[in-house]
Order: sequence, then structure tokens, then C-alpha cells
Amino acid sequence: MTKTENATIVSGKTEFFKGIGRIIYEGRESTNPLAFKYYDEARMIGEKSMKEHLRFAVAYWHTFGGTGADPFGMPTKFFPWLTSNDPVKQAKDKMDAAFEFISKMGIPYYCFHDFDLIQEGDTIAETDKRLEMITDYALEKQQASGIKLLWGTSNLFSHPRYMNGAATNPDFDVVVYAGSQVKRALDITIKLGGKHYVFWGGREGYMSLLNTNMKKELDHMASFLHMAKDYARKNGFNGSFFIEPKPMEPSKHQYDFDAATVIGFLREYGLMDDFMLNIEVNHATLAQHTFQHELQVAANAGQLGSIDANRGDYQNGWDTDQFPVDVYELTEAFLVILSHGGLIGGINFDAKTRRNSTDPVDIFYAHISGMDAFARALTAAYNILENTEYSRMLEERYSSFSNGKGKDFENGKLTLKDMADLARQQGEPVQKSGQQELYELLISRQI
Ligand code: XLS
Ligand code: NI
Ligand code: NI
Repeated sequence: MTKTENATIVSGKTEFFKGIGRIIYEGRESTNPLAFKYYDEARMIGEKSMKEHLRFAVAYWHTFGGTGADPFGMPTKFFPWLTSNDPVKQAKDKMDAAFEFISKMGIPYYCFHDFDLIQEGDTIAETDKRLEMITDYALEKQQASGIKLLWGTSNLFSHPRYMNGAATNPDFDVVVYAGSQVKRALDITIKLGGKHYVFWGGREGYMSLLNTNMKKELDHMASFLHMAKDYARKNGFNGSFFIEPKPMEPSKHQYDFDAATVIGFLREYGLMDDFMLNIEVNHATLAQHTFQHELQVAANAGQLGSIDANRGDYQNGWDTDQFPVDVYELTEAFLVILSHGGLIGGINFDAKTRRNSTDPVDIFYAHISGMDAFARALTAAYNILENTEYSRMLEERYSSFSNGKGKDFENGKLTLKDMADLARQQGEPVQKSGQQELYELLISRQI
């Protein structure tokens, strides 16, 4: 990395990640931890480059705002871009650090909540002013770096006013406030050319049914989403809206429990055309599902949108948001994704380094490791689909429905009486192995 190359990356006054240049692909044999071994952005996997298949995004909140504070302890990460007490200066420093990091990583996208960009002001007017200023700054940075906004969203869960929910709050005054916030978040997403917009219902749910009218709250959530969608469409937004399911935390019962629940909700309230799903790995596991199960449920309904990449912990039952490392699990996920034509959105690292990973360089290791894991999974899944018996085996397993009476059954042409007659003619079915281990072997061989 020469001085001039770095100068184009470090657009702010300060270089926050000193001594680290552009992270490049060095191949499998490299021992440099600050290099990609598998993620080779230009490499073609079928018709598309790795970069295009994966469309990685950095999550502004965890990566630049996460301080390591937890319910038991104070912040552990004293990042230089968070030190100013002036909210405007702090927001600009944070953005300089963000664009420096994202550029050095060669990641094409980022994602934010409104108040990741800058602290909320004391009045709506002050907040408007702050967000106007910082998004002007973001626009300059985006244009200079080529980095794009994958999606924007609104933080409707941190402020005390939302303790009983935002769109599902029992008090109309709070719902109104949430509406004004989403309008502004949509405005800035559109201003920054955001491809999509996410709704994660942080406190859209309840703690106790005793004080909750669930039906009313769900109706309100639907009206709210319709309003948001109508407003955005009228103002030229043509991306997708994504709902991000999560079963619990912070509410005990979250309305967007899992993919199946969300799809049922979207269908019931006529939102299927505009809303798709943003599936997060750790949320899937909290709902007692695998990640690939949730992807498949979304794909079945034609609603497979985007991914929040992370992983949970096998022993702890909460949203630990660790960086993904499990190539086997990700390969299973990519079998689903590739079989359904890829993602509309991309892969946002909704993940944080551990509380005791306190060096700025740890953020690099985390993303490099996650991107390499995804690159391996993409390649393995592609090879499994293209160069192994996998697809044929799966098709073969259902071949008894391809013609004859099986086909008639699929087409709804048989009655239950027909089934009884057929069973009598055929007798006991011949036993057929499910061959799970053979399928597993196809994956182990590719990774
Ligand atoms: C929290 C969610 C959140 C959303 C964006 O668990 O994952 O980070 O992705 O609001
Ligand atoms: Ni998320
Ligand atoms: Ni999460």
C-alpha cells in the first residue's frame, strides 16, 4: 500500500486505522491475517462475480457504535471516533472512520439505523437538522468512495418513549411519533439511494397478554406498514421493504416471530407485493429453526429478500451476534439461496466483535473471516449444485410424483377413494432410504 493509494481511501482528516491498507485477496496459501484467502471479488461463480452474489454490507451500529457495554459492565471499547462530546463532531468522526474501514475492506455496501448516524436531538426540529447535515456528508462520502447504502432502517426501540412499542403502542401519541420517525428515515434512505428498507420490530410485541389487545396491535402494525409503503412509493422508492423476523428479545413475544409467522401476517394484511424477508441467522436459531429452514420458508413464498449474517452460540440462548464462521452451515444456506435465484438484497454483517476484542484491528479480522467463510460456502454450494449428483438425487426422491397416479395426485385429480383402491392394488410400499449421510458427504467433500 503506497501513500497515494491510502490517500484516496482516507478522506477525513484523521486516519483511524493506521498501518492497515486495502485488504486484498492473496489466496489460500497466504498467512497474512489481513488478507482474503477465499473472497476474490472478481472471481466468477457461474454468471456472477463473488462480489455480486454476496453483496456484503457493514452494519453501522455494531461496527462503529458498539462500545462493548453489556447489562453487567461498562464500555470496553474506546474508539477514537467516539470520543468527542459534540454530537455533530462525533457523527462526522464516526462517518470518517466508517468510510475508511469500508473502503479498506473493499465492501460495497453499508446499512444503518437513523440514530446510528447521529444522536437524536432534543426536539424534532433539531433531529431533522442533524440528520440533514450528516446525510449530506454521507452523500459526499458515498460519491467519493463508490460505497452504496444496501438498506436504511429506523431505531424504534432504544428511546424510552417506545418502551410499550412503536407502531403497536397502545398510545396513539407514540404511534404518531413513530410515524414521523419512519417518514424521516425513509426520506434519508431515498436521499442516499438506499436499495431497500428494513423493519425489525424491536418492541413490536408484548410482555404480558394481561395488558395487551393483540388483535388491535397487529391491525395497527399493518396500517402503519401500509402508510410507510404508500409514502415511500409516492416518493420514488422502488426497492423492497424487508421485515426481519425475531421470536423474542427485547419483547418476550415478538409479533414477527419467524418467517412463517411474518408471511402469514403479510398475506392477511395484503402486504405481500411490497414486503419481503430479511433473515438473520441468530434470530432463526432463537426461534428453534435452522438458518436454512428460515431461508427456505421465505423462498417457498417467493419472499426471500436479504440476510443479516451472524451466528448464535450453541450453549447460550440469546442473540450473541457473533461473526459467522461455520462454513458447513453457510453452505447449506447457499444451497437454498442459489436454488432460488440468489438474494434480492445482500449480506449485512449484523455481528459484533466480542466485548474483550478491543483493538480496532479486530473489526478487520472479524469481517475478513466472515467474508472468507461466505466465499467458501458460495463456492461449495455452487459446485454441489453444478458438479455433483445432489440435484438429481433430490429430484429422484420425489420422482414417483413425476408421472402416472403420482402426477394425478399432485394435480388434484385423485379422490381419497382412489387412494384406497390404489393401496389395495399395490400393497405394502417398498422401503426407501432417506440417505441423509450421503447428502452430508456431498457437502463435506466440497468444503
Ligand atoms: C436486532 C436486529 C437489528 C436489525 C435492525 O436483533 O437484528 O439489528 O437488524 O434493526
Ligand atoms: Ni438484524
Ligand atoms: Ni439480531
